Amino acid sequence: MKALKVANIPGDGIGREVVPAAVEVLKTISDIHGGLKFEFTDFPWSCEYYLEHGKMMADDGMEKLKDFDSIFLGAVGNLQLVPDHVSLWGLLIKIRREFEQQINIRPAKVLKGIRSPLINPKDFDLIVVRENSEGEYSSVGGNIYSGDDEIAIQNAVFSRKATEKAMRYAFELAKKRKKHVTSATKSNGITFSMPFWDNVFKDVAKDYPDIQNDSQHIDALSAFFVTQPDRFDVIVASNLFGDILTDLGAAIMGSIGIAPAANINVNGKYPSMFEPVHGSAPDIIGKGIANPIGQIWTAKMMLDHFGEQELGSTLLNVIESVTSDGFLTPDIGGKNTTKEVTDEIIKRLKKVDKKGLEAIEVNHL
Ligand code: GGG
Repeated sequence: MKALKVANIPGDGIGREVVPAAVEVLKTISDIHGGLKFEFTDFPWSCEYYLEHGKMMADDGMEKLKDFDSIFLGAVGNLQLVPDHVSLWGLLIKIRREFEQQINIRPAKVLKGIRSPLINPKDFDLIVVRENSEGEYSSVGGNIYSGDDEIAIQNAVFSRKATEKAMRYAFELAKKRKKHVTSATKSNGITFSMPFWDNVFKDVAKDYPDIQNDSQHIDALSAFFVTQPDRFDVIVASNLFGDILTDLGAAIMGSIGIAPAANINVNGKYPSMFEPVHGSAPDIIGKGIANPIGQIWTAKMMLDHFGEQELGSTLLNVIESVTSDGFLTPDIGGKNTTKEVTDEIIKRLKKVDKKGLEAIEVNHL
């Protein structure tokens, strides 16, 4: 029996609605599988916790999290209570940084039954590997003077080690996919970091002669996401470019509510963290209509990470069978609630017997 210890941090807003939904799904999967058990522990760290305690997580929070196999997070942010830079750097980004989760992976693909806003999305299926520890999000800089003379300085830090790590991760991933890596650059405008990024990319690419590669400036690459997303397989991007590109990836899928993500610790020293791309969505909190698919697809990425790819594929197939049969929350044009979509996924999962991990039939629209 494989027992996996998972730290749940639902966080803020709809995180508290979609994490319990995905946990129910994971419990169902564990029942089906028999040999896989999850031990969930909930942590209340959030903006409300900040109001009570003056901090986003307990002082020994990182020490506690260290012993888990993974962290399953919902969303962090409640601007009414705490400025975003305080809440994010006190919880989400703190965990990413201190647990050396240097790689952020975010897939985007056409899901059956979910209409892309693109007229001709074809059958795109891409994955963005985002450098997750430095780049434009390096906390290096400062403010001087005030009034008309005020100056803000923000430095971007690009190290060969972290850049190379993200690129190698992308090439390794491409080996198992369509064998193509695209580098997101802007070396025609950013004069130090991006030519460096290009050079590292060329060096790393030499070690992968069987993988095709190209470099695209981020502006053109963004346009291609809209006009020809099917031309991409794996894209490697800096922290900021990757962040922006993956919101666009979510948008062309049909909703940010369905987009999953994983923050991967590659050195094995700390747990990885799984969280959907979306935030706390204050406009729909408490209405029961948050899309659970982003969090449930994120659970699929966690299963993959634990070496349970077959179960992960089954879960994604079940998700697609549910969306293709029209069980949709309002963000993707439906009328169903979080609970109805989740219950339907659970109902169909229960029909998959222990041996029946083969693909569930999906109705193509
Ligand atoms: N799961 C991603 C996440 O929580 N990101 C932080 C974020 O976007 N916060 C702002 C918000 O929730 O409105």
